[in-house]
Amino acid sequence: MSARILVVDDILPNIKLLEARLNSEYYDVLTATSGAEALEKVASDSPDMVLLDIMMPGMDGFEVCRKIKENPRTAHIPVVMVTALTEAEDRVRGLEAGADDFLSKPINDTALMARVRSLIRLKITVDEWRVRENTANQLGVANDQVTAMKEPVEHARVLIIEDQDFEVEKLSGVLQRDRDDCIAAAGGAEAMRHIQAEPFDLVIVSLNLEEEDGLRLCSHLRSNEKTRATPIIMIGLEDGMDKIARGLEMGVHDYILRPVDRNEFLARARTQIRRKRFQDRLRSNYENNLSMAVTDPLTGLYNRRYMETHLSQLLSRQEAHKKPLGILLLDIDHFKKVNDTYGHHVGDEVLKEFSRRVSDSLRSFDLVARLGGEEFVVILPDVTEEKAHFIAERLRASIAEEPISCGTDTGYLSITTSVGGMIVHNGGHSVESVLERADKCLYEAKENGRNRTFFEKAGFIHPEKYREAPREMIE
Ligand code: GH3
Ligand code: MG
Ligand code: MG
Repeated sequence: MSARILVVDDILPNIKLLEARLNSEYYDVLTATSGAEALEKVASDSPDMVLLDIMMPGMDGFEVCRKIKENPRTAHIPVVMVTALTEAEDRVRGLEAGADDFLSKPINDTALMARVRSLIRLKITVDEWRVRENTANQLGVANDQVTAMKEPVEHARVLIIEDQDFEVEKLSGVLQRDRDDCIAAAGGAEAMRHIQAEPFDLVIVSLNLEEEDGLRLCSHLRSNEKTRATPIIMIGLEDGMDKIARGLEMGVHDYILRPVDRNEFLARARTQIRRKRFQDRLRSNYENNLSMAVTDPLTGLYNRRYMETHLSQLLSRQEAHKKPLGILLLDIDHFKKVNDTYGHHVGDEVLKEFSRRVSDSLRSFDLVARLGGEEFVVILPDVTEEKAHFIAERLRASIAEEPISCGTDTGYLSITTSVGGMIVHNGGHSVESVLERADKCLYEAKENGRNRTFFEKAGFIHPEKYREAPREMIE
């Protein structure tokens, strides 16, 4: 897991020391000797992590950190503050500026490497969602750039796994300030019951449980489907540092040492809650964007772009599978008149009900998409000619035989649709040529009276045909 790390310190020997340690673990190291230079390199080289000295002349580390975390382009880069300051107050200040963690000078090697590895692993996950979000943006569904610092921290659901009552009271007392909903569990079994019931935004795990190994619990939480994405903060003792390092190694997000400083605990909890909510948001943005990019908002059917991609895959698979593929084009008859007579709103209602009926008449693995306007395409994988004829006729009849409920004076409107169909038997066809052939058939149906089904080769399909079909033919 190679990564680029920016080391910022105004004292050159300090830089050299960190550079040597990181180089020996095969990290690429960039350096900066002032806050201004640090911001430049963050912008130009997009490092995977920043190790940031606090005390520097001019712009200090707090300010540099705040600037990195305020900028949506750089906010995702983890920042670890390296400091000679040992006061909890300074750590809180740094966390509030958006720092992901602290290391005190002189730097403990185990703590440094565990931190670096865990933060870089975390960044890789976030980067993956950022890439997907960019793809979605390129598809034309942009959304506001968000940063984790802007996420709300209140009303989180927090699970505290700790068997000392006074510690539970202390921790939940602190989280009350954010009106978090705290639930305590004395051990793993009890914790799992709560987790099954409802997901948590954060889990706190004591590494000093009497009856259980807290680290084993962490490992279980990390691998459990339900809690894999939930941040964990370990609470441990200074002389249990190797245990803490092992925890970070397995992907636990953060830790705090006993005796727990209340403000530092709150700041660390907030950082994790924000990060969790930020990742949840990236994920749901992505899913929304994706569905917006492939579906038609009016009817909820797939759109043309999705259908073309899907059909092109089916057509190329055709060469190997050689199973006939049915393509139907549907176009509502005299639809312009519907709009002209009853208004666009009624037209929209008709389109929706039409789409619902078509979807309901198809098999689960068939696909229907709105090509645009009042034109639809239906793709029928693995059909015989006969079956395709039945399905096409059933679709046509499902529209013609029952008036559509909509906002006209009578509350109903009778409409019809014409259907053109063709079957692809072997490989080597393009999406365009297939749609063009189906369109020719649709034209035949329109020219010869509408409310008809016309297939390439077979010609007009007699309406009686689908009625005679045994049910299993069209299920
Ligand atoms: P034909 O039987 O030959 O298909 O006649 P038609 O009137 O259905 O065909 P034409 O292509 O002339 O008109 C299609 C109409 O569909 C024109 C347009 O106003 C309407 N239309 C396209 N998209 C929408 C939409 O999203 N909502 C509504 N209400 N109408 C739409
Ligand atoms: Mg039409
Ligand atoms: Mg049309």
